[in-house]
Amino acid sequence: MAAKPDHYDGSDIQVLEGLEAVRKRPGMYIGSTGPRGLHHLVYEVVDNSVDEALAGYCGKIEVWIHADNSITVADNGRGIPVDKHPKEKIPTVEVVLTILHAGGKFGGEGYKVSGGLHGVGVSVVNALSTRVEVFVKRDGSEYKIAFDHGKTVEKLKKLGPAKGTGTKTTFWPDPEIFTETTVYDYDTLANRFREMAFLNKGLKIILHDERVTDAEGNPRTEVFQAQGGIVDFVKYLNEGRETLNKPVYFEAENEDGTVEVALQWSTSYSSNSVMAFANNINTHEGGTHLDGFKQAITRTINEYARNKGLLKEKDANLSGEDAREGLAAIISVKLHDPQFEGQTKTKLGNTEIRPLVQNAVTRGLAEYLEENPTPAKRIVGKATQALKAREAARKAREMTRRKNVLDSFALPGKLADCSSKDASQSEIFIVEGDSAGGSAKQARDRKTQAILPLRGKILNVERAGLHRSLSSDTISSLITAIGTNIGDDFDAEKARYHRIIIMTDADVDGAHIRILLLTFFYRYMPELINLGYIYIAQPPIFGVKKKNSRTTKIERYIYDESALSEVLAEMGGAEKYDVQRYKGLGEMDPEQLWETTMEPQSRTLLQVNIDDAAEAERVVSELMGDQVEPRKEFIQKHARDVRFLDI
Ligand code: 0RA
Repeated sequence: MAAKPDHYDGSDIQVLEGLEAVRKRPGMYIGSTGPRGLHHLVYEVVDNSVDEALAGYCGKIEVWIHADNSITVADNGRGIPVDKHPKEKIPTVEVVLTILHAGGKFGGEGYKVSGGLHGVGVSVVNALSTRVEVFVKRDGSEYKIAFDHGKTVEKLKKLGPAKGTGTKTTFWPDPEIFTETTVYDYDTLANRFREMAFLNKGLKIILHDERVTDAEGNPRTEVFQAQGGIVDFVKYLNEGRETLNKPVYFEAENEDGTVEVALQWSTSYSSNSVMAFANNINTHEGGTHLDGFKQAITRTINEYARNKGLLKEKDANLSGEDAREGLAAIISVKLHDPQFEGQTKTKLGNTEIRPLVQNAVTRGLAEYLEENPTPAKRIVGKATQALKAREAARKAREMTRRKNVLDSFALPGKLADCSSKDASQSEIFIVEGDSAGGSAKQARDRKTQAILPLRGKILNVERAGLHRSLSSDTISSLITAIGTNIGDDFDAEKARYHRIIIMTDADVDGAHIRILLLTFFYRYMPELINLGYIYIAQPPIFGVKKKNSRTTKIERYIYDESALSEVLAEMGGAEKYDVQRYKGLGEMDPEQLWETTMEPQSRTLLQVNIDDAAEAERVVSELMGDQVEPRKEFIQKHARDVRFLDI
C-alpha cells in the first residue's frame, strides 16, 4: 500500500509520483524493457484474473492480441469494485489502476495467494502504457474508465445495464518505454498460458491472435484448460516417451501453504523434466520446495530398493541423479508470503515449505511403491541402470583424461581452430558434412573463426544415454573442441569460444542435425544456452541473379521462403531473373558463404534461448524420444518451414 501523507485529500500527487517512478525505472518493476518486460505486462494483468480464479470466483480468462499489438484481458470474476474507496475517496478500480502496489493486496482477507513475478500490480502496466481502458460489469451495470500514460483521462462512468460480472482490460504498451520491440510473440504467451492452465486445474484460458486470421477472417485461437491439473502437465512433458508408471499425485496443506506434486518416470535419459513452481511462478533457480522434493525422492527410492532386496548390502546407494533419471515431475506450492531470491528472483527461499514438501512426497511415494510393486520394480531398475551407466561413464572420462595428459590438449583432428586464444573473441562453426566444412574453412576469418565439420548424423543423445554418447567420435570431438567438459566436470569458464554456431543445410536433414545438436547442448551443456553462447546460422535459401548473365554475380540473397515473390516484384518482376535455390551450404562458393552467413558485420544469427524449458524439453523428447510416430508427424508437418523452427 502506498504510504500517503494524510493532509492530501486527492490522490493526484502521490499517484503521479508513484507512476513517474515506474516510468523512470521500469526495470525495477518489470525486470527489463526488452521483450521479457513487454510480455510481463500481460502476465501482470492476467495474474489478477488468476487470483480471482484462485479465490474461486472466476473460471474463464480470455486474451486477445490485437492487430496493433495492444492486448485485451477479460475475465468472468466478480469485477473490480467500483464503489468509492474509503481512504482514497475515488472509485476502487481507479485506485487499483493508479496507486502503486494497490493491486491484489487490498481488501484481501483470509487465505489469499498472489502471483506476479514482482507482484507489482496492474498500476505498473498503466504507467507503462500509452492508454488503458477498463470495463467492469457488476451489480447489473457496466462501467468504463480510461487512462493515458497512467493518468485518468475518462473518469469512471456507468455505460448502462449489463448481465453477469467480470473485468476487461485493454492496454497499449508505450513504445517510448519498450524501445526494442512492442510486438508480442504468440508462442511466448501461449506457453505461459498453457503452464497456468496446468497449474490451476480446470481454469480455462483462451488466447486469440488477431494478427493471424484464417480464410473466414477468424483470429488464430487456442484454448488452454487442464481438468487433470499438474497430472496433465506431467503427461504433457512425457508425450512421446515410453513411461514406467501411471502419473502419481500427492497433495498436502498446512497453515504455511499448499503443496501439489505429480510425477512419472519414463525410459528417457533426461533429468531436467522436474519443474518447481511457487504461486504459479516457474522457480527456474529451484529453492526449498525443490530441495525437499529431491531429498524425499532419493531417500524413498533407496529405502524401498534396500527393503525389497533390489539393492544388496554391498551395493552403493543410488544417487539423487540416478533416482531422477527419466523422471518428469511438477512441484507446485502456493504460499501466503513467498520469498523469491536468486539472480533472476526465481529461487524460493521459504524454509517452512521444505518439510511440508518432503513429508508429502516421502509418505505418498512410499505408499505408492508399496501398493504398486510392478511399476516400482521398473522405477528402481531404471535407477540402478543409471548408477551403472554413471560408473561406466566416469571410467570412460578418466581414461580420456589420462590420454589427454599424455598428448596434452589433443584437439580433434577435424577442427580448424582459430588463432585467437581469447574465448570472448572466438567463435566455432559446427558444420554439416566435409564439403561444406571445406568451403567454410576457406571462407573464414582465421583469427577468430574455427570450423568443426561433422561427418554424417550425430548420435541421438536422448535415446543413446551418456555412456554411448561419450564413446561416439562426433560427440567427443564436439566436447573436446568446446573445452568445457560435461556433467559433474562441466566448467563454463573453460569454454574455448563464446559463440558456438550451428551451421547446417536448409533442408530436412539439416534441420534434423540441428535438432540433434540442440538436444546435445540442452542435455549436457545447458549452461552454455543460458549464457547465450549457442547460435544458429542463417544461410540464404535463394540467390537471385540476372537472366542470361554471364557472370555468377548474385543480385540478391533471400533468407525467408515467404519473401521470394515480394522481393522479385520489388526488383521489377520475375522474368528478368534466375532464381537458384540453395539446398546445401556446399552449393555456395566460399566467398558467397562468407558474405551471406559468416561475416560478423552482415550476417544474422539466431541466438538459442531456452525461455521455456518445459516446451523445449517436450519438443526435444517428442522428436527425439523412443517413439517414432511423433517424429515422423513433426517432420512431415514442418518439412517446409523447418528452417524457422525455434527451440
Ligand atoms: C478485490 C475485490 C473484488 C474483486 C477483485 C479484487 C477483482 C480484481 C480483479 C482484477 C482483474 N479481475 C479482477 N476481478 C476481481 C470484489 C469484492 C467483492 O465483490 O466483494
